[in-house]
Amino acid sequence: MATKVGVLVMSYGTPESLEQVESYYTHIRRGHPPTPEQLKELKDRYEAVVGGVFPLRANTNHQVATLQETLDTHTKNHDVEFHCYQGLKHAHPFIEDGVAKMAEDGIKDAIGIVLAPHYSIMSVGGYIKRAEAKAEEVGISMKFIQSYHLHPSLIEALTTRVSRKLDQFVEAGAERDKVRVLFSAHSLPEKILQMGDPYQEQLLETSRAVAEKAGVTSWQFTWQSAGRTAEPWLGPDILDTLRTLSQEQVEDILVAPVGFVSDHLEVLYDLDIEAKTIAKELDMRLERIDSLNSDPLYMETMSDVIIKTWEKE
Ligand code: FEC
Repeated sequence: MATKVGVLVMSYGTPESLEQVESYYTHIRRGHPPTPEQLKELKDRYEAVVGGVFPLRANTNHQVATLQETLDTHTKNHDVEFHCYQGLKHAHPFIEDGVAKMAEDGIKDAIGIVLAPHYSIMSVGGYIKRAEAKAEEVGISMKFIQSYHLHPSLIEALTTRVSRKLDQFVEAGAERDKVRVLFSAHSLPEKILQMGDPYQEQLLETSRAVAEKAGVTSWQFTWQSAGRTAEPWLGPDILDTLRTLSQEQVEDILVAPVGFVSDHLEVLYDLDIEAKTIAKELDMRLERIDSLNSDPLYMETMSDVIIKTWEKE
């Protein structure tokens, strides 16, 4: 009989309705409720994007279902059967709920993976810590995938997206080499640099690998979506980068948010609405590569690292 192995697929999580935004935001703020102004500002962002629909939930559901299918295809006739469970950082079903469900189903061994390719103690590290604690409590032995930012299938999926959009710039009359490619990711507090955190370096490694494969020479890395707190966050922020590039007479921008894998607020609002508005004011053309969502190459990436992690003693 095949061994049943749980796969805890962890993701940021999103509210299910505008009414849930307050409790979601309070959870992100570690139990401190937002001020009425902060709450209104966040609700306005969700409404601007989706009019009350939260795409991240449907996208995560679809990613988990597609990953399950991909794992099934690769493990047909194997002595192992993978069973995917969802665990969200800031919404239901929480990371702890996913681990508890595995235990209820009689799972004894599991692997944890996050729908984010780059490791930081403040992002992926946080997911792992919570899953580890719950797994210990319910007696599941878990292994974790910390990052997969240079997996060849991931790099191929991102490269195809960059090349496709650059072709569209050329069709619209731009010179390929004059389009500035901005690789981006969620900013984190600057203090991670003193902690020797690999996040920035891993993001640069992904950016370099994609730029090289797509034959892009005109590129740079920039941060986005920094939190609204008093401490310094990693910069430059994309909005400042756009202003600087405008002064350098750059007219065409392609944003590749390699730190994210799905369509959600940070992409659909921070890039598609906020950054695009600034670009328009500066008389620049700004486009974004399509999100990975359930791209088969992304599913292959995760399936491959999960199987290899399981096989590794
Ligand atoms: O579409 C959605 O409903 C959810 C979109 C969403 C994703 C996401 C991913 C990351 N975050 C990361 C770090 C931080 C840190 C803080 C923080 C705050 C917020 C707030 C919202 C929010 N994040 Fe997020 N993040 C998403 C949404 N994030 C909303 C609260 C309002 C605001 O500041 O904009 C600051 C709070 C704290 O200290 O915890 C830090 C990182 C990622 C990418 C990796 C991952 O997906 O886990 C890093 C998606």
